[in-house]
Amino acid sequence: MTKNDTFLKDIEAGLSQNPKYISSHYFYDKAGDELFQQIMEMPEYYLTNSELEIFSQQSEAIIESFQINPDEEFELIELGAGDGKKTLHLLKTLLEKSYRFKFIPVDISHNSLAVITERMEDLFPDLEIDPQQGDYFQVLDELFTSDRPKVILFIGSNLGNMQDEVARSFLHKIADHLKPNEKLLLGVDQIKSKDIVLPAYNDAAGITRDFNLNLLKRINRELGADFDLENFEHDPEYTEEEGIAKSFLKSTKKQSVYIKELGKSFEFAENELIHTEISRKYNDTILQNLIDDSMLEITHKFLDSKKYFADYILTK
Ligand code: AVJ
Repeated sequence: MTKNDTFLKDIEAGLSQNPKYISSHYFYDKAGDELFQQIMEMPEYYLTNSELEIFSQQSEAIIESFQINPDEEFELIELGAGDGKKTLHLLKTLLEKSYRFKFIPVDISHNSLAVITERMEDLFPDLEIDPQQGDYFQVLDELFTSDRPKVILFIGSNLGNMQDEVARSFLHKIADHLKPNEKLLLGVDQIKSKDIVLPAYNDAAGITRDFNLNLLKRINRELGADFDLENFEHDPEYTEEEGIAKSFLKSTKKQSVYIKELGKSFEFAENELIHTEISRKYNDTILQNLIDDSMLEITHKFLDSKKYFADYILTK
């Protein structure tokens, strides 16, 4: 099956179910990547700055928590490498302290891997870097062929897009690969009040709105659909009790949308929702629950000054 067949199949299944659903996985085409970069620049999107503060101010303590012998060569594997803005602080401190390590960024996008590799090579000519292209669920097996000790980075609250059961099996899968005393550095957003979280998913400039609606644009372009973007609204919600931000696209009127590649129409009632994303927030109890019986243990926790975001060290 080609990539587009999978997309078509997922859209058909998702729009046929009740409530309608499209995976947030499909946000990230070229336009979506660019919109997400812009979201990270929005004043309301506190996640990036909070985690950046942790990395820029506490990288020495983070490295100590790795408990790596400086004479021994190790591998720092980053799952979903992104733009490297936070990671560079860690790399800088490791190099200053003369640690011997190989940096292995893993990303599904050839383009972001090329960008991050070039950026890191420019910044750190002495850095040993070995980029790996692939879906990190899949490349995991291939990454664990060497005997060198490993530290896995999974930051940026990327875990938050997974349903708890998916997150649990992902964390358990990582745990299965790690040897005793190896680490996972997990960066996740913390549960906090609605007045802070909701604006992060509904910025005043409308970038997150465009990011969500870009899904429909993508379906129009790639699958020959006729979604009228004027007739759908970005509709996010969040409650502190649940701790999960959810994004929806709301049909503002009764309408029918035709998808040429399927030769089929889909009906929308007025105010009907398409669920497009969850962004889960965590606390120690929720995280502990996900890693129960995985052999991982929370051994350290690094917070920003506002306590909005946490980078946990999970040790096997
Ligand atoms: C990239 C998954 C961390 O859920 O906060 C940002 C994606 N969606 N605004 C998040 C996103 C809407 C983001 N993550």
